[in-house]
Amino acid sequence: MLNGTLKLAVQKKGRLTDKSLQLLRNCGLDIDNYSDRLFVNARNFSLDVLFLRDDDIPEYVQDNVADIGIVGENVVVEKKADVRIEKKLGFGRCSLMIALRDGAELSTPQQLNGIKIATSYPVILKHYLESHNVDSKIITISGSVEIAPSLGVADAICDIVSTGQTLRLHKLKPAFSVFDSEAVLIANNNIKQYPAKFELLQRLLRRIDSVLNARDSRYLMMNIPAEAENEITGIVPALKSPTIVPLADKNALALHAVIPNDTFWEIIDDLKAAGATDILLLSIENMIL
Ligand code: PRT
Ligand code: ZN
Repeated sequence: MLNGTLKLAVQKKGRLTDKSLQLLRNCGLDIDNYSDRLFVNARNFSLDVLFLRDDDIPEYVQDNVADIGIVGENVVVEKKADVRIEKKLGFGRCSLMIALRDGAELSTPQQLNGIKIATSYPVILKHYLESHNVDSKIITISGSVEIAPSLGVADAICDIVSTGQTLRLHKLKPAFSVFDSEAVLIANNNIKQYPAKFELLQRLLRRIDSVLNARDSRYLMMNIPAEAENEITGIVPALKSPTIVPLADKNALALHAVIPNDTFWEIIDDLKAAGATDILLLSIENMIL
């Protein structure tokens, strides 16, 4: 008998909020619209969602205010939180990068010696500099790091980059990559001591796996000439053996297969050349292997 409720912290309002909630909904969790509430519960799973600032999530999970959380790995590492990273979630991808003014040419991190670098990530930056044996001065600022060089506060910055647009706008260019991040599911280190919560976490992780597997795959269906069966099964990169179904027309077969999402356009010309017709590509909501 399960009892206890799993408390999950997600970002209240920011880049990770919508995708975190979407992931939970894709896992079949019926979650209320949150608007301005501090927490909501899932109607069909023993789980409460707490909405917090992302910077607070690692510590709250470490200190058991929440049992688990969804947050950028960059924040987990920067806060030196003592938590378990249970799963990388494949969204919120970005890189923490050292960027310099346009025109400044550095080819090795050692050339950063003696310069001033502004960042909101002093812990990760310090670790990077030490591991490269570099002695730079770290200037910690909490926001708008990208304007530091033009204000004369620093020679370079170390900040999160995703598209690179912000850097270009401020006439900065990325030089060295310090840390690659994505959203992760973290858990309190002692969650195993609470068997009901631990079991709920395992259930949630199985559902997350099924959503992540499905996200990278597509369901491919087509009709093929019976004599082209071998040729076409050789072209289709099916994750498992494809399904071949006889049709009323004895000269034709239907082929169904689950394929990696990014291979469809690579094989489509070969499929058509081999005689495939009526090709359908469908998204998959969940996939349990
Ligand atoms: O209010 P709260 O404290 O909860 O939110 P926040 O403002 O601190 O965080 P938020 O919502 O901006 O980001 C949450 C998480 O999203 C980060 O911790 C990262 O893990 C991840 N993430 C992914 C990003 C970006 N992409 C990103 N582009 N976080 C920040 N940025 C910022 C970056 O700081 C820079 O100012 O976007 C700008 C650069 O973007 P590009 O596309 O111009 O390169
Ligand atoms: Zn924040």
